[in-house]
Amino acid sequence: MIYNEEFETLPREALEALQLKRLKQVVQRVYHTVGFYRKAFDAAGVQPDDIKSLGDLKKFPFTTKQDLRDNYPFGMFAAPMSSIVRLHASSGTTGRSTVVGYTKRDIDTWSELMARCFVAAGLTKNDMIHNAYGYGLFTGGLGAHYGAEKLGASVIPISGGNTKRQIMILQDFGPTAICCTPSYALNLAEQGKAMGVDMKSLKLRIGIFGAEPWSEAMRTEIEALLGLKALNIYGLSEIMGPGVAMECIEERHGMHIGEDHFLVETIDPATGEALPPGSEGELVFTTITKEAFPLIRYRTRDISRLIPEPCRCGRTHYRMDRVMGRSDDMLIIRGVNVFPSQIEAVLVGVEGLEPHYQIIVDRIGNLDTLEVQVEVSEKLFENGDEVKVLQNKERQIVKDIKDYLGVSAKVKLVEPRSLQRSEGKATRVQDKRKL
Ligand code: DLL
Repeated sequence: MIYNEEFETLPREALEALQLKRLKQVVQRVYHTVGFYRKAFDAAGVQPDDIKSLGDLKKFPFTTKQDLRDNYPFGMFAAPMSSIVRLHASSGTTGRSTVVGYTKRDIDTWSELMARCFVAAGLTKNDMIHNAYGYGLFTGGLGAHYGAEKLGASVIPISGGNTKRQIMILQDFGPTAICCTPSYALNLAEQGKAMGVDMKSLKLRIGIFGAEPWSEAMRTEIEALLGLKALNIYGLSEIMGPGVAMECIEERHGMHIGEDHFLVETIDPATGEALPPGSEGELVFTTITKEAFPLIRYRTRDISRLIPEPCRCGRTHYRMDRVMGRSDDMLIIRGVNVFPSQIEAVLVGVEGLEPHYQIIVDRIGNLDTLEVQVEVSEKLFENGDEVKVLQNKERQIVKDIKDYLGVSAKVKLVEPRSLQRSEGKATRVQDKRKL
């Protein structure tokens, strides 16, 4: 089944004609409504009229996360606040997160795109969807919720956490589909088992998992533990939220990108040079229908690959492969985005530490762990009891990281000069998670 047969199966030529028409409109709009774009286009010597073909987009400058930060909170909005009906923000930071806005029409588009995803996953209005993506500023919960309602399915807005209760509801309500992060799916399986629940005998038949990287091995494991078919969904707040791309149940290989709403390019993350479809590189998205928060050539930092080959499900939109990693160093710890630089900022603010640290990320059981090793300065012990001083310091750093970044970390203070020094670029992060 295809939710919007007309648009999802448009022949390539017609799709590209539609994309071009929409691209011209959005480029005009941002130039005339967003100061940032006017300046950026002028500086690059390009004008909206320069878009004569889709290929001309390459002449336009990229937009980066830093640009969004610089224009925090609403500087990139292309519509007045009076027409904005929803705000979301990227997770993880209590400082300058990325704020995104939606007009009523943007919400309608998003809901339709999410409804398309559910149908691609084989769901209908007869399904009951247990939506365990977090509701709130994170786009996962409400994004999936509106899509499920648009489809006409019955949605359980359970949100994240309170795992025991989730398991009771899974047993009692008997939902047929579940939406959550893949790591939370594993967590649910584990807790269910501990509660003596046979998770495979639940009615769940489809899982729609995303918002963090995961692997085929994890897919196999989740399917075995929960007795369902697991599908991958991709999205990011800046571009819309969940539903930018979704696997189809027929192939379950690569996620179809909503190409009537987004243009996608692959670039070499080091040089910014465009790569031909099919090569591995950083994905760059341009939104061509969004009203409140259009983005031109947004660098996602997500490394993947486009799959231009036709899919047997009948959809003509290109697919993207699993996200293999990120070109920057952003870590996603239990779903929270953490930049090493933010940890550094915390450490630098604590007295008695040296600026030499290591971040070790691992996955123990199904939970991400974050350990920060940092060198203490010799001065720290000037005023007595070494053990006590160290313990207090560790506690303080744990608290600061929790307060500032919203993640729990283990902190280990190590001797001066005990961490490896770099000879070029420092490698601060060891990610031992085997995904
Ligand atoms: O995670 C939106 C979302 C919600 C997607 C629910 C899917 C399901 P952000 O919090 O802005 O938005 O984080 C976006 O998460 O740039 C990727 O690095 C990562 N990501 C999202 N989906 C996947 C996926 C939501 N399927 C960032 N595989 C993105 C790997 C993913 N990484």
